[in-house]
Amino acid sequence: MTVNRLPLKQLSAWRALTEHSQVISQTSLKTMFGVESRRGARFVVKEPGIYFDYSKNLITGETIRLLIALAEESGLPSRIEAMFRAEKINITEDRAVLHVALRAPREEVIMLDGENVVPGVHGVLDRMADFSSRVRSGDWKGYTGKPVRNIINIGIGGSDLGPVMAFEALRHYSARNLKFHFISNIDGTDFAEATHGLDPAETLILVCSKTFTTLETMTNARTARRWLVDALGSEESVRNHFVAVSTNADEVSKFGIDTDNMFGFWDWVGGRYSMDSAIGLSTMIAIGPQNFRAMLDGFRSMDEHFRRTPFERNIPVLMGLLSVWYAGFFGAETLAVLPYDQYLKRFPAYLQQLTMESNGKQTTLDGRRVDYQTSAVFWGEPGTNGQHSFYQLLHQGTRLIPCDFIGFCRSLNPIGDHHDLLMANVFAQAEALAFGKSADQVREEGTPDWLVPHRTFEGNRPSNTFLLDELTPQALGMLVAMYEHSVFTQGVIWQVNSFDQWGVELGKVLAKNIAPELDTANSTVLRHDSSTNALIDHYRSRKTA
Ligand code: G6Q
Repeated sequence: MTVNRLPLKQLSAWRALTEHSQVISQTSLKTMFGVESRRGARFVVKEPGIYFDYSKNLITGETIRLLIALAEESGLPSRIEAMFRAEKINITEDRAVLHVALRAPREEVIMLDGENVVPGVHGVLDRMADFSSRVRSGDWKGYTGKPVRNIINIGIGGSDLGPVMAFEALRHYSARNLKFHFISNIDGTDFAEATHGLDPAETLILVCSKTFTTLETMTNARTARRWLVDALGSEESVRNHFVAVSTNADEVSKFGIDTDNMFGFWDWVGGRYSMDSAIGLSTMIAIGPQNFRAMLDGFRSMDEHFRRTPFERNIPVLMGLLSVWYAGFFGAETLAVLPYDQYLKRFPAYLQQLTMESNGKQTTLDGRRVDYQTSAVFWGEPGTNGQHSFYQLLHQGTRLIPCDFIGFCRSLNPIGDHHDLLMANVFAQAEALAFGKSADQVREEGTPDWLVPHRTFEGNRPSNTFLLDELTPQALGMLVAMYEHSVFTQGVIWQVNSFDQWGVELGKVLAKNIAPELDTANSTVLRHDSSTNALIDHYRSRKTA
């Protein structure tokens, strides 16, 4: 399938933005806030439970007008509809992109290839709810009759990062009598440490893999199976201790897991968009079906907002357009995401996959090489820890790094004045980045001349601030969907397919070829480049030393 559209740089809005960016480069946030006293209230979107302040960006009303014109000219409105209407917009894999169906209410109808997919979604959710309740209540018993105390999620990439992030984010709501562990890496250390001290008789293993063929997951799953069967002395025990989450019933059966113990999903759910599908089974066991449904409601409210709100007040659209603005016209290479909430400690890692695997692309939908930057490198750490580490570079380094600050108005653990102090830091950091501290100010404080340049902050560093009421399951759903749709917006403007990931294939194939060559008994002549040959040789000579 080919898609014909004008290359991005030939769009009139892009050309207008190129010129306009020169104007913006001549001004500063300090000046813009100085001339417009209401700026901090103007560039704000308020939606139930979320306050989005994007006033500290290098923009004027004209910038937003032009960026929205770019979105229109890029066909964003029709692309959004195409996704929600189940068109096969993932053209390189000929698939619909329907993670929005995972949070559709029961009565909704979403037709794909002549079938309404919504009843299937709710069928799986109901089975998950039933199963989770049985595990949580102790009703589900292990092979020896003991209730489950440990849950191990085995999966990688989209089948791990979402579950880990959601578990950490919603730990406050989790059943504290259950312990959750996540194994993803093929490094045996991950398995060894996760299972250290666990009693297999009290352990439930969720093997999460869309394909059920992924090397890391299947290797870990086989090891787990051996660990269990060796301890309990019977193959029969697998039935009580293994559950699969997959789209591939054949492979699940071949592995030896009864498909009665399988929770399905569909090829129209991308791995990195799957934390609210059955891949979220560990989340549901942790927080319970009711909280899981509240999380889905949060996703849904952001879906509706994205689909129905005019772009001027559309949070994911504005976020996505701002990312395009900085990557395209200010040479921004990275974006820092800085959650001021300890529960969101894995949120940056989760977003790394969501954003970079989706939009880290160089080929347009119609097969051309792009001549502009696509996805920024996403990274970050929770505040305030990051402040004592890399914020130096954010404030005084040579690069422009837009920041997303995320904070909550109420703490789930209100202890003394911790929360006010935490939030004071959110506001202070965004303020310091935007307005800095001039050389004159520094001098007036009595700083000797030679030290003045070191203590000066240029400011003019852009950021978004997201203030949510409280870290509830619903708020988490809203937050994740907000980034999902921001990624979608960026992908449309950059004209890339945000839903494939061909870039991860080559390394996998090469590793498969190399693995047998690492066997010291293998004497075949190595036919790689001279560096790879030498590395393999050295490894082989040392591995048993
Ligand atoms: C996500 C990617 C990738 C995938 C993992 C695991 O969008 O496709 O991260 O989730 O490779 O794949 P399986 O779930 O098939 O094991």
